[in-house]
Amino acid sequence: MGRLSFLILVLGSAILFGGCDSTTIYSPSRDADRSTRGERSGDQEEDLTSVYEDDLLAWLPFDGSPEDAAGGQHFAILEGPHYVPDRHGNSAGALWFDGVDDFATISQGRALQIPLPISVSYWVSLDQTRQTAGLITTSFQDSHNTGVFLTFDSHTGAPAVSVGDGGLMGSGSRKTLHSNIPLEAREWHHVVAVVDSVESVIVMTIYVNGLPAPRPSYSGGAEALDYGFGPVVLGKRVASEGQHPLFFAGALDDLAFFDRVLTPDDVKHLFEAPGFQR
Ligand SMILES: [Ca+2]
Repeated sequence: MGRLSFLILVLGSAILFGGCDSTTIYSPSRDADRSTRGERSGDQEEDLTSVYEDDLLAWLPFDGSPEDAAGGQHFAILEGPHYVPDRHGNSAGALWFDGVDDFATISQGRALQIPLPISVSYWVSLDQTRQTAGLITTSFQDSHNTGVFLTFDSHTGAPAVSVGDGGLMGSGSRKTLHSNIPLEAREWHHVVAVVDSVESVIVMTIYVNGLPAPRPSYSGGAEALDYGFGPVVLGKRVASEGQHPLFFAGALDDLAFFDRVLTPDDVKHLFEAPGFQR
């Protein structure tokens, strides 16, 4: 294929998948595309890893691969999910879970089970808002509330973040921050959850699409985090003791873990940065 016809193909794909704005196309392997992505035109991987350096524990862009772009240690081991178009229209740029039995684990998950604070950033598109499955849990167990887990309100799809203190499942062994921001189904949303411990009190913040939730609310009775011995799991969660896992139905992209409190400016940067852009 000649260079000109290749260029026409690329431009044609941009119009097909990305609308009329070619800056929405992300292609990590083609320098030619980088120059069209506006002022933040640096390489996507170099950008996040250089900005956050050692604070970035893991970053899974799911661009046709389960690799960890922040160093390679925490790749995803897929048990069913497959790649679907991302929010830019790239054909294999996000990971889709079928809501039936798909899930994934993350390798070397113990290294993500860190003392607080921890922040988690991700993009999500729910197939439907009425689902009770968890999307991310940093310690999956079927009987105890352990780790940090990211879920959605079972009716509105509003994102929530919880910590478990290691006790048997129930509201007394978790503390949950509900964003109370309903998510539309089949729309991409950026979510950041920040979990910290301040003078022995668990303090959490949820950002949706770059802004802190204005009216969040807490529930549950836990004030400590215990990771137990579960793996880091994406796409499924047991909601109450002795029940079968509930599976997430929707797409996940650009999942990143940080070992510090992300500031509002950090969140805005993640929301607007290449690879995190709507
Ligand atoms: Ca992606």
